[in-house]
Amino acid sequence: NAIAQASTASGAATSTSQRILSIQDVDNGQILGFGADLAEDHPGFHDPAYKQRRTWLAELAKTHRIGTPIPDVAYSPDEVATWDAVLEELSELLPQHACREYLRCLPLFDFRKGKVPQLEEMNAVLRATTGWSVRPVAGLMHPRHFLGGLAFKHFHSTQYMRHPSKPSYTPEPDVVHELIGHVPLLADPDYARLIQSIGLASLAADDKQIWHLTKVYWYTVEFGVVREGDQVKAFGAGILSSYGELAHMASGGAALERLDPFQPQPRMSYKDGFQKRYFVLDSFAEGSELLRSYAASLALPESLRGDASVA
Ligand code: NLE
Ligand code: FE2
Repeated sequence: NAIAQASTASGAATSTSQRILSIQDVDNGQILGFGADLAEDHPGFHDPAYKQRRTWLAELAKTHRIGTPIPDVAYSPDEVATWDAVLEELSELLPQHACREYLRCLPLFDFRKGKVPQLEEMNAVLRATTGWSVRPVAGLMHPRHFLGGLAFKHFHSTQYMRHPSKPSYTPEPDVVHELIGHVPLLADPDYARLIQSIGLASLAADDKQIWHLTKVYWYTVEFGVVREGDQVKAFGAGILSSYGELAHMASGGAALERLDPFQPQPRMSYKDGFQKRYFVLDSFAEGSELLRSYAASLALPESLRGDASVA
């Protein structure tokens, strides 16, 4: 995925007045970060070939129109080698530390060494399970648009590969993160309901609430964990797609807290490395009820918000 962080929205004119009423209103061309312009501290900053590749893929993503096939990307041998390295590392930790819904869905997808899967292949499986689709994007979208896509069962996915110098962790979303982290769970009905409920809430949200929802998204879809008996398992894509983050979670390296979408959420960070805390759901079913009740509270007129008899 690609979702922007608060206050990077400088100059981004999207506001409440531009309501998203259908997937056609979702603009994947307005990129707020993690596109082809790499920051100085990015591992690929001094790698011109990598930068050129990022530019090419960013332009390709911008040309995609809803309803048209997604062109395949011809991944280079180096990119395939990075995919292979991550897959090998992750296959050690995922069976023990990923949630059961994820492990149930994973075999539906043809993830193997030697070939980076294409978005259209993912869509064939998703169409036959929950009706979701993935759609290419160049980098970080405006959150109103990214979250709006979720309401219409569209998940915007980057297609570039992480820099080969650091396969076990990248701060930004890349094709490994999207495919291994996000896509499998989109085939699970309870999870699909949970993530869509965040999208639905965004349709009624004002700009301030959009930033709040971005954090709720971050602490569930990206870095959420869920109870399984007396254990805690990963369902957040940012954990599932990173060997480093998964090992950090498995070692109990972060605090665990209960998620309450009605409360202010902590600041999110792409830059500080592994998360210092993870938010826990009792189950996906409980999580989507919780998020749906939050969504319903947004749809109420201001004067009625917080009135328990109405909500
Ligand atoms: N840290 C994750 C990874 O290395 O796959 C990506 C997180 C994107 C929000
Ligand atoms: Fe993501």
